[in-house]
Amino acid sequence: MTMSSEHLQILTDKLRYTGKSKPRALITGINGQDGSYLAEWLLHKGYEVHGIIRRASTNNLERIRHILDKITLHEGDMTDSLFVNELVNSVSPLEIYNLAAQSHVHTSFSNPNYTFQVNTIGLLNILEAVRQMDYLSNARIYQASTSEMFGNIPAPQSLDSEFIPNSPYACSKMAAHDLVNFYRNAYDMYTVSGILFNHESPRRGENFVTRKITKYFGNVGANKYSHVTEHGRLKLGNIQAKRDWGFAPDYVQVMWQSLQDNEPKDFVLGTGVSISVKDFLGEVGEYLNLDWTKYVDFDEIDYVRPSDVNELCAKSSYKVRTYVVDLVPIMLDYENNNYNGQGYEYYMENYGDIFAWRT
Ligand code: NDP
Ligand code: GDR
Repeated sequence: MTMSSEHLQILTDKLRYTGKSKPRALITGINGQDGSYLAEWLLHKGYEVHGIIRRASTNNLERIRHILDKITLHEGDMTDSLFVNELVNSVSPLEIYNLAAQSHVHTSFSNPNYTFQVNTIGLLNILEAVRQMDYLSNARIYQASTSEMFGNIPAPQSLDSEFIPNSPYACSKMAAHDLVNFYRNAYDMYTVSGILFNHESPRRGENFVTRKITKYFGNVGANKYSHVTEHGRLKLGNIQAKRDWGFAPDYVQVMWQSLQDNEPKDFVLGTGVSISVKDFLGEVGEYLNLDWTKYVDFDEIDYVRPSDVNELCAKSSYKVRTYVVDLVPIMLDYENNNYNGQGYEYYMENYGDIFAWRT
């Protein structure tokens, strides 16, 4: 859309951070694991933070309930182009972090169409909203890309590696990654694709493998399952798969950093250490001083994917501070205290002001 130069100036002034007003950011997926940490980080940096959430019939604000009075939430869905267009225009953010996704790889095999709608078309809706308005030309866009795009390319994977996506999820993120590069090259937009390896925390969704394991063994450690019945055993799929697991708060800081450069550039982020799910179980067993093999069953039907990625390990563009050996105690301590309903309070007390104790 073209507008008069006077109108354009007014709107550009509205967007520019002068030091007197706060820079404004929009986070899609703000109530997800990464969105919640990123919101904390941006508040810590002095931003006015806006976020998109979906209407839900149950409480979906648990991860951000401690900052609800400091952020502005907008209800809508990434697949609704009218909503996204109107919101981007009315908020007029300087920075947009597109974290919303159907982010579960296994689910993408049974819901490939929906996965593309959210992960690819959702991003396209943002890119088009920004492209069509001259006064948004200052806006910078971060796209949450993934190491899954490398598929079974031999580890370690870097920006120089080939992409051979191996799931509908990975294909949808690959298409989004291509859009990021296309809009940057064709329209000179500031768009960044951050290719992040797995990162976890006590706020990780409960059906991702690290959280599933630490939640289960946290309860075992707290003697909740003193008599493990058949029903109470932990069912897992491919435990030979190797992943590069880091700590989510480290990663959101780099997302922000990547939008502060003079020029937009893609990057790869991981710890550079890769261990198998089996070895992760070993770390858990060692920390809790128990034999994990007595509690775990293999469940091929429910948890093995039609195709899996064998090993992901980053040749990272940046350094992180927390490695998988530190992650296991952080996640287990949280779960250990969670069995009696005190986990959230415990977590906030010990790790709540996460950036204060890390910076
Ligand atoms: P989560 O699954 O925890 O969060 C996803 C967020 O997206 C939730 O807030 C969810 O809201 C929201 N969302 C899903 N569908 C829609 C929709 N149609 N409209 C609006 N919002 C929607 O993911 P993470 O925080 O772990 O990951 C953040 C991003 O980073 C994702 O894009 C993921 O694919 C990517 N990524 C993650 C990595 C990781 O290891 N964590 C590694 C590499 C990439 P709701 O609560 O309503 O479901
Ligand atoms: P991933 O994470 O697929 O790497 O995607 P997930 O924790 O789901 O799986 C990691 C590996 O563990 C194996 N596995 C199991 N996985 C789950 N979820 N449940 C099980 O019971 C189980 N047993 C074994 C899996 O087969 C896989 O090999 C995550 C998501 O956050 C993506 O959004 C993100 O892009 C990538 O990390 C990088």
